[in-house]
Amino acid sequence: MKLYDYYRSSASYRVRIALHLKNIDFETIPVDLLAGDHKNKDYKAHNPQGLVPLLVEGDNELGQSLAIMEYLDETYPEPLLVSGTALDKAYIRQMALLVACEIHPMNNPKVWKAYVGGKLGADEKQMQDWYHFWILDGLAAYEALLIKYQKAGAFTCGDTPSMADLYLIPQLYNARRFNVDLQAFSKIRAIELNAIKLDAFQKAAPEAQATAPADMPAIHGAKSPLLQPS
Ligand SMILES: N[C@@H](CCC(=O)N[C@@H](CS)C(=O)NCC(=O)O)C(=O)O
Repeated sequence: MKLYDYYRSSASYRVRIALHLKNIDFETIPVDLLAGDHKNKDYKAHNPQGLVPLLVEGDNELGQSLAIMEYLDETYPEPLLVSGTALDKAYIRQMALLVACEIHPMNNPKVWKAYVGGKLGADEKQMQDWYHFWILDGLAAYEALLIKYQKAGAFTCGDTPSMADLYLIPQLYNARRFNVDLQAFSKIRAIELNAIKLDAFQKAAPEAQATAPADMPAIHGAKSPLLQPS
């Protein structure tokens, strides 16, 4: 298996966690978003959407992290990322989609940097407000839903990671990278800590990728301040 990805892309981070949780061997093909490699003709021949991640298995190429995860669950079911009762599964998808559809697209480089900053001419402060607003808005709902459904244990649904956590944790990485204050979200922060202690999450962290610069800030990797004794 091959994964086109970018070390700091949160959508790529989601799929890396899934692959590591399922112990699937994969090779990474880095696509440098900063250099604009995702917009090249060559990459667009693989993914006409010009987004990472993209999973390749034999002759088959698959984009969109949610589609990739559902595919992996069907072909490599151990452990399942979406499991339990029909209601549990709907809850897991609800939480994953909250991040995938309501938070992440608003802060994607093509929306936030290229359109809000570039085309609409927002200044740095306005851009930061935009970025923080969508994360805080979405995470407040995520925290409220954790309380409403009472399905969380160590993770969003019970005591093992599900697809919802694979969306939540990379989104928290982005939040911390851009200094969003997560103090109000105690349940979310507890899940984050449980997740980043796991090997699969550690291996998938942006800081652990071969292309990550040595001096990048430690957020979720082995040197995360969250993992240091207080
Ligand atoms: N819904 C897509 C989102 C993929 C996505 O937006 N990837 C970002 C990186 S996290 C990207 O390639 N952005 C390129 C851009 O915005 O120009 C998924 O879940 O795979």
